[in-house]
Amino acid sequence: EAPGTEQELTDGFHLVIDALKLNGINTIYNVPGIPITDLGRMAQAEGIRVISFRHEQNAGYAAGIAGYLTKKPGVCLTVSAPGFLNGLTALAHATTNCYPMILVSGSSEREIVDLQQGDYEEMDQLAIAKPLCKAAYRVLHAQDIGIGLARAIRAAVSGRPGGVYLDLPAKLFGQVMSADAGQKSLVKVIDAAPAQIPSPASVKRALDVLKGAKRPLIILGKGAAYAQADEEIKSFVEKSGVPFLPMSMAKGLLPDTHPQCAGAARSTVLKESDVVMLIGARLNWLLSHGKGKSWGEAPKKFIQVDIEPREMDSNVEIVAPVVGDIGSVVSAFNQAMASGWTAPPAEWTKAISSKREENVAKMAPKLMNNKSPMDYHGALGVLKNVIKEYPEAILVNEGANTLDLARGVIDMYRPRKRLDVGTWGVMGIGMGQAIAAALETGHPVLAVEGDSAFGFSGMEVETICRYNLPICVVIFNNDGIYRGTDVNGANADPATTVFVKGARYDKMMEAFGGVGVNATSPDELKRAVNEAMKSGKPTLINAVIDPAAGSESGRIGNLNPQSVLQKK
Ligand code: OXT
Ligand code: ADP
Ligand code: MG
Repeated sequence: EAPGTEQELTDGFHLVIDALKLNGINTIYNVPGIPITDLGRMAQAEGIRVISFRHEQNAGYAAGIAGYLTKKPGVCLTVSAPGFLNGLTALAHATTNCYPMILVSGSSEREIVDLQQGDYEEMDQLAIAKPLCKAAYRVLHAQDIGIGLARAIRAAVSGRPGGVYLDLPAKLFGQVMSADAGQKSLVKVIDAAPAQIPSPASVKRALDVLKGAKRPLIILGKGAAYAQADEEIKSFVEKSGVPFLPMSMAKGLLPDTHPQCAGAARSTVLKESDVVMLIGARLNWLLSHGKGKSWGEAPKKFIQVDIEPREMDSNVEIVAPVVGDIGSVVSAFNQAMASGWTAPPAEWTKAISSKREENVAKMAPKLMNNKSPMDYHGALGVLKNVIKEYPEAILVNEGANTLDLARGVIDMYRPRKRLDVGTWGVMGIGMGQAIAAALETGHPVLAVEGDSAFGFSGMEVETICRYNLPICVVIFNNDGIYRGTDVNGANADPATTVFVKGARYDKMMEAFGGVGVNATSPDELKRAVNEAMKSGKPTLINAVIDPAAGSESGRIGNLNPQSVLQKK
């Protein structure tokens, strides 16, 4: 190597790393291999945190949730074709959930791919990614890396956030250019997600409709949590006096124990409200599309606050659309309300409080159930207290019964502390989201996982041990999907929904040097989780749940199509 060349030349590898650093991206979630192994090594050498996973989908879920938690795009780095495809599910998931994420994939040479000559891991990745993400770009020349990354960042975080694909062909990394020109080619993205100020007319219209309500309701969605306008939202809700219903990942934006929280009176408020203000929540399947039985008979008016204009009227008429970023919109509401506001009729708020108290009282004795094997409520009663004691801890949650019951039982107290399956109800987010949550926030993580759900990303317990993360995984082991009791009457094969009975998932954690515990009673579970929260050591608790305790598909069994010919 000639003396001095290092100062004078740069290459694709270094430009990618410099461009990331210039834009404050300091973590990459990846799985190494051709052609990006050295990129990971060099990034690590340059001070970027490079977290290596066992499967790209988990690295992708980590990147997506990192984006949600930080409002900066989470970056996932994969190899070509199969690695890219493994990461693509997570990219589509990020887009669906409005998480800013960039999937950076190495790819094969254009000349060979385009003539379909059978390159190593040949695939037209850009074309495949395009329909599954918000934007997709390819960089062919080293001098365009800065612009390419700038476009990717802007596309991921501006407007409605989402997933962006960035295709970097192998040849790009080795391309050399003058270090000086390289430096100048980089772009620091200014004001990547500019404030989107709502029109004053839309603000007035919305507040007029809300003011006219007899039975108003505010629904907070994960967009409101993402916005990080926590104080403004709290003031608005409190000033308005309107009951609020948090969607699952908006739990904790205001505490679930807040006197205005209607989480425990969900069906009542949906049915009986006359005006509903949606803040960062879509009227998709999770809200029964804003119509039908769960919304009751009485006519309803919808106000919707969203950054995406095309979300308005997607399912029902929105009488007061407010397009803007939630921080700006809610502060405009607060300003307009400063001159005076009348709380909703006490009849309404009292009816909700009493419904809520009734439901809470109905649930309370179930949470004390001390039997062994445990049922869901007995085990969740323990975990509810853990989060109460450690409100800064992050709860990751997936499964069917494990998800639906934990959502109802475990109160959240702080914003962005509950990370779950999101809009698609996808299994497999568990370990990726847990790892990113621990790394990005520095807080302990409690991952409450169905045994099936855990299986989708279970190998990442090695990753958790390798990086020595403060993650406590609790597996609700009921021997299967929904229940462990199904029997196949036709032949010797096990039923399609059951797993090996009495499996010991705790031993997986022990295999990598973490703490494994088998818990067969609420007392044992309590001891083990408290120990894990105190020690911060990677821990996996196999919580033995009665195989008969769950129900088909948890709380969404109604979505299963029925055969008239075959009885269950
Ligand atoms: O008002 P009412 O009376 O109605 O009462 C409500 C509240 O008011 C009340 N409540 C309370 N009461 C008292 N106290 C408190 N604190 C309280 N809070 C609330 O409780 C009720 C219910 O309230 P909730 O929960 O708010 O309301 P509800 O009606 O449930 O809300 C409706 C929804 C739709 C918003 C809600 O249900 C929801 O968010 N659902 C999400 C469901 C979801 O996404 N599920 C995951 C997918 S299921 C299925 O697809 C599975 N698969 C297939 C598969 C998937 N998903 N992905 C991939 C990649 N491949 C395959 C699989 C394989 S699940 C699954 C594995 C399952 O097995 P596991 O072993 O993992 O799990 P187990 O089931 O445990 O075995
Ligand atoms: P949930 O599942 O909690 O109901 P959704 O994912 O359906 O929430 O909805 C989130 C909504 O929030 C999306 O429509 C998205 O456009 C919107 N959103 C995301 N970030 C912002 C923001 N900063 N300002 C306004 N709206 C936002
Ligand atoms: Mg299960």
